[in-house]
Amino acid sequence: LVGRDDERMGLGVEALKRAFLDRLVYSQARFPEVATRRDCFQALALAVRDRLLQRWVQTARTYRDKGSRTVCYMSAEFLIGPQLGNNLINLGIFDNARQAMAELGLDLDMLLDQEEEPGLGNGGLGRLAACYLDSLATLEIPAIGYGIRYEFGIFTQAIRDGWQAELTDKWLRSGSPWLIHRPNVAFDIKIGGHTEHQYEASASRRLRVQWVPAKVVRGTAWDMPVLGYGVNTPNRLRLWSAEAPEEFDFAAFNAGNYYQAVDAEVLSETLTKVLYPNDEMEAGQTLRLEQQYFFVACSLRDMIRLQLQREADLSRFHEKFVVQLNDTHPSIAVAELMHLLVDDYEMLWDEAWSITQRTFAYTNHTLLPEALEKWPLRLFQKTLPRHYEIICEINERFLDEVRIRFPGDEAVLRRMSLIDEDGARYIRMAHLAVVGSFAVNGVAALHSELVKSDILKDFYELWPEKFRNKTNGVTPRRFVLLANPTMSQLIDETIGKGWVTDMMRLRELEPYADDPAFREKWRGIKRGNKEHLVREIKRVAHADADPASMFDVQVKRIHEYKRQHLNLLHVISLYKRLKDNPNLVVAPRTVIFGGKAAPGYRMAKLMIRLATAVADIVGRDPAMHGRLQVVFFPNYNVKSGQSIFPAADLSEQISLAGKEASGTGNMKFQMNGALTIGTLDGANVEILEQVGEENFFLFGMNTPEVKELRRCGYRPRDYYEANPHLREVIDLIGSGFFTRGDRDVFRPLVDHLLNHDEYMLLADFQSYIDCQEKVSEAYIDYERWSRMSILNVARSGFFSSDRAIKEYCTDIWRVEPVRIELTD
Ligand code: 26R
Repeated sequence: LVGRDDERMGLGVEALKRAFLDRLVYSQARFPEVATRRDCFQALALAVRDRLLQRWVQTARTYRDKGSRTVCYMSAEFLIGPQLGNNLINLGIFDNARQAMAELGLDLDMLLDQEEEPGLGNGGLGRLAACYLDSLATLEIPAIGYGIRYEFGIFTQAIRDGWQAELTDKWLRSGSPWLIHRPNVAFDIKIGGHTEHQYEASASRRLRVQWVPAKVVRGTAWDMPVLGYGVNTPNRLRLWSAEAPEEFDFAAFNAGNYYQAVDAEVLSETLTKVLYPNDEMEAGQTLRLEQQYFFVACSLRDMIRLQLQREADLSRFHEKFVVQLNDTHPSIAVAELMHLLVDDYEMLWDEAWSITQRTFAYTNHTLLPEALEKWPLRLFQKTLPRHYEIICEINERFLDEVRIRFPGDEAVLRRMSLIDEDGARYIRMAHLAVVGSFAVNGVAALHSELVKSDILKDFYELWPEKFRNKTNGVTPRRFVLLANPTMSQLIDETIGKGWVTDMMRLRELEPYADDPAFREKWRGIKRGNKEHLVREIKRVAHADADPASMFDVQVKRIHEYKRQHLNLLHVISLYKRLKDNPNLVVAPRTVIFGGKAAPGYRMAKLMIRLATAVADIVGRDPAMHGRLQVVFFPNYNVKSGQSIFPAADLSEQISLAGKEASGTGNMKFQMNGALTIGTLDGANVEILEQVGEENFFLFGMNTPEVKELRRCGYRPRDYYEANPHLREVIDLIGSGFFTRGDRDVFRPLVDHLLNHDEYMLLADFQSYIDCQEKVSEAYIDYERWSRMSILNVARSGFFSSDRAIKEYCTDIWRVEPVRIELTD
């Protein structure tokens, strides 16, 4: 297979042309003269897919023959982004494909642009899962990603009259060339109903539990190949889709009622219809619990099926599989594996529990109490009656252990119980995940410390050996090679190739920070990337941005704790100062915002409205021309991120200390040469440590200071009253200045800041303004800025997801690479 240059496998320009034309005819049924852009995209994507599948089959065979230990990354979200460009990069044929298309009169960028983005995630957590799949494949680790094939991904954001509007994301409208349906990989999953307990008639008199469901939903597998960079390993991303079970009930259930049967069919399919766009827990959402259970139940059955193909029983299940739980969303897997082992495979409880505890590891991604999953007991019991019983049993046994460790301490029992009994009763999914796992990790050094000292303190005291840190990372293939080809080429020319899989080698760039000619080239590249973003801004936001200005960027989900409104307070402060003093010497800035607000999150939507209102007023003011501009970039997603990160000068990472678990955008900015203005929060702490404080703009309170201020009783109004400039800025928002005299629009926001200010914007305000002034000074000294920018990239290697995945492999998963050879 290796050297073949035919239309299924060849990687050369001629083979790619032939493959494309072949696919155009035999898959799209088009001849070139009438093919649409969409047809051409499909044809190229399918040609690329052929190259993946050949490697895939080989990989699957190798894993089976070797019986390799496999990592199963379970996640309700995989925010994978567009696949074509990334697959071309990882196959090493990006340039060949460009040439092949050009020779056929087609522009590769236009074709890449045709791809609908699979937005199967909300933000950080889902994108992290996608970066980890890239690294797992690149490092040749046998792995499966298990998730949900949502028919509608995260909503498309439009801006109407300055407000966010949500449009459904029909990403599967014309199908996806990357998804391969496997209707024969199917499982029937029970939901609801009740359980029946009976002693067996046989001599053993074992207690048997029967779960009689209210409904059954069939899950079928859709596979996406995930190719590693420069290797022959495509791993499997297996997404489950819900359907009605075969011949649903025409006879048995509601005899003869055709319409009711069709209704049931439609209802089954709603299970995987839509991704929940919230990053806060809302307790009443039965469908969300059903989604979680559904995909976990399918995935575990799939793993068990594979294990029983290899071995006679399940006693060594945990030796062949390790399951990483991406937050608590899949943590019902702990109870489900117990259910399968005990009820279906008739294993004794203790053996089943030992296997379960040696199978799972849990990653926590948030410290915010409102994002910790808990399910109302009643709802849970109604949806998963058998799992409720199993969780009660796990809890009884667990609390016995706690009693031995902390004799007579009733309070600790109440705090650690899997069931929250204070007031309305809930199941605490994080507790289930910790009890059922052999390892628990946070996603940045600070975050992992706070996991131990705050949210899971009691568990840390009970089982200190379970707790680890795994600082997040991002893939440099998508976010550097693909997104920033010009910078990548300069790095190739300077330190040679190979850095993209060995990012610590970027350190070799450090000496060039002192080379004026290199800095000049560096600035030219950034300028080119900014010009590209300027065109995008024109296209989607209908605004003219000045590429000579500093691109000051904050893109991420809109959330009060991330403090986009603190950024806006700075913008308004700068606006005011420029109005009062037209001769003020400051760096010209374009402040760019992007991000989605959860549809039900009023304050976040108001923050977007404030951004668009300020953008509007500043944009209309001729005095601001060439000095200050604000842009709200609509529908920030993976694809637009790839244009935004390479064009950024300044990365805004300004969450209140102790609130952002890690952040990963911060790393993507750094890898593309943006400097960070940030608090000591999440992975910012480690970015600062890597780049040195002279190359980072640090401001604000640290976590202990935040805690102390809160303990003493934080009064935001005191800051407002003591700081005349802050008062001016807040009053301007309240005055209706940005809303044509309407004083009502931002009243909730202003009131909230003055009276509550949970995220302490007012306490950090002055420090932030002062720090932004330093940023401005540094930017004007463009030799100094370039130096800092180069050093930021040179010291970004630690944040490669390859480093993170290697740590997971040695410290948690205990898995080894498996080399895939391509042979006939
Ligand atoms: C419970 C449910 C409604 C829900 C809560 C929270 C659904 C989704 C979320 C999103 C959270 C877990 C998330 O994305 N967290 C982010 O994870 C990133 C990857 O680790 C971190 O970088 C980031 O700091 C964190 O906010």
